[in-house]
Amino acid sequence: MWIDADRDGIQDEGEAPVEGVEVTLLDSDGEVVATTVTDADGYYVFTDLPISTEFTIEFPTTITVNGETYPLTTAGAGSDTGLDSNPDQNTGRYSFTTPATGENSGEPGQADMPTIDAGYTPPEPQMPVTGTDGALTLVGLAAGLVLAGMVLAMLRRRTPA
Ligand SMILES: [Ca+2]
Ligand SMILES: [Ca+2]
Repeated sequence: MWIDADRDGIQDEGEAPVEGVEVTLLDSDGEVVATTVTDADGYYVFTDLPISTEFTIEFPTTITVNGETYPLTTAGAGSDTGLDSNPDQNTGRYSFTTPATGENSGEPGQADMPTIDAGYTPPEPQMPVTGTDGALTLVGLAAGLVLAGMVLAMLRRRTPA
């Protein structure tokens, strides 16, 4: 699990792992099978799963970092499944079927399905007022002045000489 600082949906060099986030494993009936929490390296693992069985992993749809809400990043970005984020941004869920064979190792780097991961993006920065925004505001203001001028002109015409 990691912070997708540049919001490209890909785990890039230098993007920080996320520790202490709960990950839930559900069976095909939606029942909770197990929960775990990511470690300091953003790593989590579920072991002793039956082979060739459908499961769903549920990640939080948002996490809180320094008091700010970080939503899930785009799923399935790029071409490397080892570097993309898997869960649906709206549900936090990703379904898969366990392989027919495996090592059942809980060691980092030795998992049978090592590519199911989740990235979270920092909130969009508050954009400063740009030239475009300023121009739009000026146009709006100018239109308002024209309208005010028309109203004044009408009032003048109605004023008796
Ligand atoms: Ca990234
Ligand atoms: Ca992935």
